[in-house]
Amino acid sequence: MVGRSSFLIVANRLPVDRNVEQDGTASWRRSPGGLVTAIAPVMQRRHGAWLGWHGAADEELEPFEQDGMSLIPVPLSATEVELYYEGFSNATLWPLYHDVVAPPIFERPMWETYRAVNERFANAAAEAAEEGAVVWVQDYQLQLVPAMLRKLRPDLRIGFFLHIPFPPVELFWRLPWRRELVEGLLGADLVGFQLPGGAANFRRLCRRLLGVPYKGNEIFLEDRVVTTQAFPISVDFGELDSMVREPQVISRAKEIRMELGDPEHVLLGVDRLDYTKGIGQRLEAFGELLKEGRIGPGEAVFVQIATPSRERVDEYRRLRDDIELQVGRINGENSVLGNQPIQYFHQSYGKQELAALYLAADVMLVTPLRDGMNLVAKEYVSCHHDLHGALVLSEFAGAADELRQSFLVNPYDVEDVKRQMLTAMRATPHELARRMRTMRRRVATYDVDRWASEFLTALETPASAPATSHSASWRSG
Ligand code: ADQ
Repeated sequence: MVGRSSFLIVANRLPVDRNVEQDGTASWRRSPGGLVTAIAPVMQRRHGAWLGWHGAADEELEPFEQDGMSLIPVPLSATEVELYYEGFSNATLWPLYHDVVAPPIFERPMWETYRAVNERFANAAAEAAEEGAVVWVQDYQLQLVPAMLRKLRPDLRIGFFLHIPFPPVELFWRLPWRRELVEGLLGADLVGFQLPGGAANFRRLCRRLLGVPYKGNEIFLEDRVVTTQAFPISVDFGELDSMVREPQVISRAKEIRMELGDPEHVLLGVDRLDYTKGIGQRLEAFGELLKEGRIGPGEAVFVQIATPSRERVDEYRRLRDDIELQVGRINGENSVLGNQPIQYFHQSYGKQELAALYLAADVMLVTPLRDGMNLVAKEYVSCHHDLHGALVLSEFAGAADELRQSFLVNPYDVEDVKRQMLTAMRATPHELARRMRTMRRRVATYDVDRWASEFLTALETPASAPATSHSASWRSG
């Protein structure tokens, strides 16, 4: 049994994946991803613990140690995975928070299971935290946890970070359980968002729904103050920057270009297969450019990597069929013997292979219809110390706030995407270097370490006193 901790991460998933060998022996491997990398040093320094589901339904596991981190598995039944995770988290909240680009499903059993699972996470966190501990809750699957936890353990310092956008009041208003969700978040001392716009949406919502006043970043409850602030997440710039200088990654990048038939332009898309990512829109733009002859036969190859994602949710199954049909159609109409303009892969890749792909790509296409941040855009920039490469980036990705020197597009405007794709392909090396240099400076400075440390510093800095003069009418707890 793991002792109580002074620093706790509470997230839907533990930062490890189970690896089962052919002989049946199982071991845990740290999952890839910036969040773990950024938080691991803090965890080690503070004897932290991470609470989350371990990925297998209907299985209870004891806490265990891995890579100097204490991991506390929270069990989920198969029905809970269906209703809390695939249901309320990914079929209700995900589309609602992403501009309703797909219709959200509002079903009471999903909500009730979401609440029950959040309660289980809050109870587990209350048990695991030592007196006065810092608890950092992650993302939309656990928005009720802050208030539930505060009720059980008012001594804790509770932070929450939302990785996806926070929608405008008008959209959020549709949610039948809007009040409970907002009250859940207000249980935190600090609520972090990717962008200032998300934080502003949340403050306005609190005022309209609960009548609580705010000033600047602070929301004044009757008995305490909640700080709301933007902390744009980032990537491990240093790790990627040195990876693409390794000889084997450089030669793999060259090999990739050769395998693609050494075209003049390699275009790349890397996404989870999700309807928010605008994969169909960029394929359409590329297909039209081919059809109109503005991209010649063999001139460009577009590599689209789509990681399998949420495959049991209906909307995702339909999306996969649509994309694969679209790829087939464009290739069918535009291929010549020995050359297919779109290379599509429905697979996951290791870090090094992904870095080699980024390095090999002349044009990176990141065209989400809405995205909290989008790490792929920042990963691409981190991989181009050669100052070569163009980033075509949607105005609707959080990353567009920082990467102003990208080729910005409105993904809903197919002519705009086509125009910017061509502009990116035809830009001079001097122009590309000028843009890339500025973007790299930004990502190198605001990397994922800085994100985590700025959040934790803000969390541990007490906010203003709850001033009665602000006449709050709503009491937390
Ligand atoms: P995601 O929606 O998952 O994250 P994103 O930010 O692009 O989106 O991160 C995807 C990650 O998966 C990247 O690190 C990428 O390298 C990796 N990846 C994608 N395809 C892969 C493949 N085929 N093989 C291996 N790795 C692959 C959510 C929000 C985002 C926000 C992040 C972090 O939706 O807006 O940026 O959280 O807060």
